[in-house]
Amino acid sequence: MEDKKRLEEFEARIQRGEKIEPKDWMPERYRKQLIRMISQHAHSEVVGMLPEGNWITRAPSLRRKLVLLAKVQDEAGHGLYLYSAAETLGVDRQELIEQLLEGKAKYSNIFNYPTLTWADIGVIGWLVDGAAIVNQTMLAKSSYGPYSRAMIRICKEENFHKRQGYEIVATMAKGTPEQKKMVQDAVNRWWWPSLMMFGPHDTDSPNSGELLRWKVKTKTNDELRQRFVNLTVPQAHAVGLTIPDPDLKYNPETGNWEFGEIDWDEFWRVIKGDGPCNRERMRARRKAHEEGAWVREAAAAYAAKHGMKSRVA
Ligand code: FAQ
Repeated sequence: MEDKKRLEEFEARIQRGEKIEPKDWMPERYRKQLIRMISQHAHSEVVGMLPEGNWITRAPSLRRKLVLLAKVQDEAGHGLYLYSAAETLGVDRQELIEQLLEGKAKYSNIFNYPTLTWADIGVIGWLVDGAAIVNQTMLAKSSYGPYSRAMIRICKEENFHKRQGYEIVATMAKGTPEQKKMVQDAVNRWWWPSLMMFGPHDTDSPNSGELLRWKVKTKTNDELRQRFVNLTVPQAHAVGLTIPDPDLKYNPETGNWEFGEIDWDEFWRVIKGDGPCNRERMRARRKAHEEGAWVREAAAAYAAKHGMKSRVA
């Protein structure tokens, strides 16, 4: 009875648009859903450093190198805010990281694809950060206070990321024929995986019902995907690039760019661990974790000496 009343009060608070804070009562399912989602998000930010990190040493100018370094460093920061947000739900960061390193945790499908040329760096900023902004602007209104507040800062930084990506894309698109070819090829490879970032169709999304009811998400996977397509197609056309979808067409009645069918077999294969780079990404993360052991030990020793809780994982 007690729990039923608490649940009703909790749901009424959500309906009134109040934020739920860490010490407030919440149903176990709400806590579990948030830990799942926030930890997957944190892992995505950290694994997401790898494809772009691959190009830091080969950036074509000092300016591009500085910008890329700052971007990759921002992604590390996003991972840290998100692990902290997950910890407010009573889970240990180390435990979450172990789940990732043991291959038990999910992270975004998109980071399992290779970055073959410099144009990929532009296209990731434009499409991948662009998709992340559409998704995370919605999450900034999420009912869980620490997650929604983390999203506000993250979205501001992602906006810079998107602009630097689009600037690279626009520069290459008006460059030599080879550069234009290179950037079109990158768009062809990243377009469909970027659409997959929004998750399965609403009809195949087991978590959406609960997340929408509790306003963790305020828009569905398909709504956000459509918003991303509507924003992005004109940006491609503005710089003379084509979207690799023969079924793409504008519907003047709905104002939507309608698009072709996504290869969901590829999506499920990639998120279950069998994408082009899953193994390589996990190898790189494990190596970085092992090589960082001395930093964690030093931080833990410092924290113990000064009576602080170590927050390094
Ligand atoms: N990749 O029931 P749903 C970034 C899984 S950050 C992998 O629809 P939900 C910044 C899902 O977990 C990118 N797995 O799930 C950056 C579930 O499996 P589970 C990350 C996916 O939660 C840029 C199953 O499929 N952003 O890019 C994906 O309602 C550049 C069924 O799906 C976030 O994590 C996927 N794309 O909706 C960084 C945002 N989609 O857990 C570096 C927060 C679905 O039941 C460089 N997350 N799955 O075993 C969300 O908004 C949601 O969790 C969705 C999925 C929309 C991703």
